[in-house]
Amino acid sequence: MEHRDNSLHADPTLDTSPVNVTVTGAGGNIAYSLLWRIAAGEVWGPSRRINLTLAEIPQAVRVAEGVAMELSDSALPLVGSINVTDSTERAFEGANAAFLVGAKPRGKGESREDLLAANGRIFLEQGRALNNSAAEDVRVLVVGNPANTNAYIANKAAPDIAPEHFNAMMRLDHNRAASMLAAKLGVASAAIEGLAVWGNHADTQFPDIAHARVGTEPVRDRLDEVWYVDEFIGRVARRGAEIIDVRGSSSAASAASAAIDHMRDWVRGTGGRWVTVASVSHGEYGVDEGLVFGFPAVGVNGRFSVVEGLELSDFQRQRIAANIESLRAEAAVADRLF
Ligand code: NAX
Repeated sequence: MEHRDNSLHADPTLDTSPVNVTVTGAGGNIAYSLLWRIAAGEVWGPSRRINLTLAEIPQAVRVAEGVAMELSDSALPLVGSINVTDSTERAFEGANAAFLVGAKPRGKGESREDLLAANGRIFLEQGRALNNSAAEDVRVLVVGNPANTNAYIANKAAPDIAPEHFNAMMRLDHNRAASMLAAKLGVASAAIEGLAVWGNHADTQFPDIAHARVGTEPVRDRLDEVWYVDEFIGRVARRGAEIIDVRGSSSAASAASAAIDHMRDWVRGTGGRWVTVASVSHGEYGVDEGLVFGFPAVGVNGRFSVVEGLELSDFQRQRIAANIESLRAEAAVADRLF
């Protein structure tokens, strides 16, 4: 298959051109935190100008206009331009980065399959528009749920853009896992290395500590196996529901923070640290090619690479297999859109 020249910038610090960034769902909760952090230079650094495009559906475009007014009122020094659009076709013209946050929430009595079909159409259209008009080096991060399968659809709908340009966000799951482990061990979350959350951003997700360590000490040596298997894994997966229960609405600032972490590490690298990236599978660890799957990854030279060659126990294999199953089932529904 022919792809565009997909040259991702190897050293973003040498690049002084403005960055065109599109955020969909710009009138929503996550965007309200995310936009300011992008505009503050947290991804591309303090010397790159940012041109923002705020994309919304027609019913909510007025809200996005209000957000644009507030961005303008913030007099942020890096912001070059702010555009608001309700046109999917125009939203991604020249985009170097796209945060696909906007999605339809699950309605009353709606099944996961109905949700997939409704959102699938959104991501099909957005994938096509990205294919037609995004910049060659575009990085697409899908946040809107079901994030992995939405990214699967967008990638499939954009045959001229290489799959390496499409990720789904599982960094929030990763950050939640790192923070819970850190609290349990009495260390800073940054001290936890070698952690990954495999699979789907759903109940089946598998936060894996097999290679996690603090310094040179394996985390497993300091943890009770029963706590890890029976409490920790499920608590990470259910953390979103726990936040809704306590806060009264879904994770927004922490999701925006994770989106910033993900894009920053994609652009600037991770210095050898593992992070969790849901990327388009090339068959790594037996995951079907094309599925968008959470893997341990490192960021180098403007790209993420899956950490390969890890020995897996039967326990790990079973957990990974459950995620392959769930994503296969979602992909089967998504494939009906094409
Ligand atoms: P909100 O409902 O506050 O905002 C979503 C916005 O998207 C709305 O303003 C809506 O009008 C807009 N929208 C819908 N379809 C659109 C389209 N085709 N083009 C442009 N805009 C569109 O939700 P928010 O709290 O911001 O969450 C957004 C999405 O993130 C949801 O799908 C949510 O489930 C998902 N999340 C994903 C997470 C992850 O870890 N991957 C964690 C946080 C969050 O739950």
